[in-house]
Amino acid sequence: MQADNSTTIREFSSIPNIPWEERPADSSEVVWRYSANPIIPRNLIPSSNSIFNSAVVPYNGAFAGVFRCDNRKREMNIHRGFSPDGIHWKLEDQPIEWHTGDPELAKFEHRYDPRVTWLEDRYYITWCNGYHGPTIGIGYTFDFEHFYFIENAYLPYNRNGVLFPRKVNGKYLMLSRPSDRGHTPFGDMFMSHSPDLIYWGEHRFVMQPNSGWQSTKIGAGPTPIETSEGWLLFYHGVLTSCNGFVYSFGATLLDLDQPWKVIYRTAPYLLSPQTIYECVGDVPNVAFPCAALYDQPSGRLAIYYGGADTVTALAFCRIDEVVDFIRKNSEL
Ligand code: BMA
Repeated sequence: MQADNSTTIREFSSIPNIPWEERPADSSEVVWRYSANPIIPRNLIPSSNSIFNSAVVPYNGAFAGVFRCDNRKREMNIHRGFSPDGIHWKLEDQPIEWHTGDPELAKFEHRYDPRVTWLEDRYYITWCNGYHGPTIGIGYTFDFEHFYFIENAYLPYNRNGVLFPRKVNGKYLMLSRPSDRGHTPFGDMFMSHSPDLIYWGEHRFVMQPNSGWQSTKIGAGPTPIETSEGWLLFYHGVLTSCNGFVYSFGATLLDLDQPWKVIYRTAPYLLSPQTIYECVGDVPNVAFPCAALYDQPSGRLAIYYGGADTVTALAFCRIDEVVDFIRKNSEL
């Protein structure tokens, strides 16, 4: 299918300086961890208790991002950051200030788990926004200097709002996971359509928890990536153990023209919390992806994920291998 703005998408998909490390010689993993993880420690900036579940994009030949920083009062907010190589980051100590004409929207409850998506002519940011409970806030920036808050997309309660990087059939698309005010012991993924990124409707069911690592709830991760086999979407899945929730991630391929239709979905996880920085922290046993960089010419992918709600980590894979794995290990 022809992209609405194929030139922009193609240019954006070429990241020759994508962070990268080859799979270790003794590993057969489809997704492997960066050997110097975590790349962002919890105390990178003076105000932070933890920095995790964050999103990055290529920017001006280097990288920029929006980062979930919980501060030392344990308030959740989003900070901007920049990096020459996608690995070593400088983050602003102060949270992003959002321009909005509506004082009602400016009231702060919390902001967390941002995603960032290059769409048409700017970087859109979606996040879990506190407005009488969690919902999905949508904003944008052109330059990572000035940030504009558009609106809340849905009624509360909702989490994990993830935009598609282009219109499909003339409409903007967003994945989300209706939830509750608390720690939500359930959760299916839905997709909504919008003509203008303000009004959202035509809600379609995408998929539900099934078994094992994804038996309690699921939620979209990074911005979906367009491939000839379908939209590649990494998503987190949650298992309820005697010791609480365990967050792993897998991937699915969604139909290119009707992306609420699931073609394949991983039965085994791609990555589950197994290292010390995924198993030990403020919330143990969490690997939570919010961004993936994709260098189309080389097929290399770099996935950014939060470890144990405390630090930010990096993992790598190759698009052909991951697509092949999803197809061969799929249970719908
Ligand atoms: C979810 C979100 C994530 C977090 C996860 C594990 O509900 O709040 O930010 O990583 O729980 O605590």
